[in-house]
Amino acid sequence: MAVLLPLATATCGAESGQSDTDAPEVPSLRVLYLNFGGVVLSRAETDDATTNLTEVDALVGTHPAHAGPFGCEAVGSVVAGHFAPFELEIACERPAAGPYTMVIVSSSAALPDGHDLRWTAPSPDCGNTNESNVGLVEVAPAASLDAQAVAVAVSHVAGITYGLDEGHHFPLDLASFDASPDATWFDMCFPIFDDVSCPEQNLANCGVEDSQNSYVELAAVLGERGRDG
Ligand SMILES: [Ca+2]
Repeated sequence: MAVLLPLATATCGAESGQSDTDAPEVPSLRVLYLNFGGVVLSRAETDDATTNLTEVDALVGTHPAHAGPFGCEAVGSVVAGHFAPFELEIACERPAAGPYTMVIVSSSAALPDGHDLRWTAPSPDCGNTNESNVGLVEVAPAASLDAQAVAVAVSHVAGITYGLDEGHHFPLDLASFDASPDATWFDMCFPIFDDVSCPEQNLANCGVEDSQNSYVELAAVLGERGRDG
């Protein structure tokens, strides 16, 4: 049974009386699947979360299950809050059908000394041309991070898979991971402090290639939930 975290309101409508053998449909809501259970990724030309394929060499191989004191529900509820303005559903179990984006949260003993957390993502997916990207957040077994700090990294990785530049000014993207619980994406243009991967969308939204409006970009690719009901 899939565990889907509710967002602002219930989104499940009654199914029509079709047979259950219809061809799979693209879901009306995009799905971000948080994999806490461990997975083995194989190399491919392009990411395919549904078949555990990654386009990133560093992600090839075995990623153990997350073994921390909190699980997907705790992290996922924070991630759901980050993405609350958008038409995105957070799933803690793998959806029966794709497409979906997968962010793996794994306990890793391979982090450099002194590092509690490391994230890895494919190159920014400008315009979200791939609906099935794969990203990774590794947590050191002895780390004392809480679910909120892990959620910040998950949302950062997810944002990149939806086309945000890596060096975006996500308010949660502070080195301290000291984010407020109700943090979300700014609807403002901020300078990108790293290499620019998606200059066209930055130019369209901000008038310059090296500034980014994360909120507008996410709204464009995910859809925005209705305001004021
Ligand atoms: Ca994508």
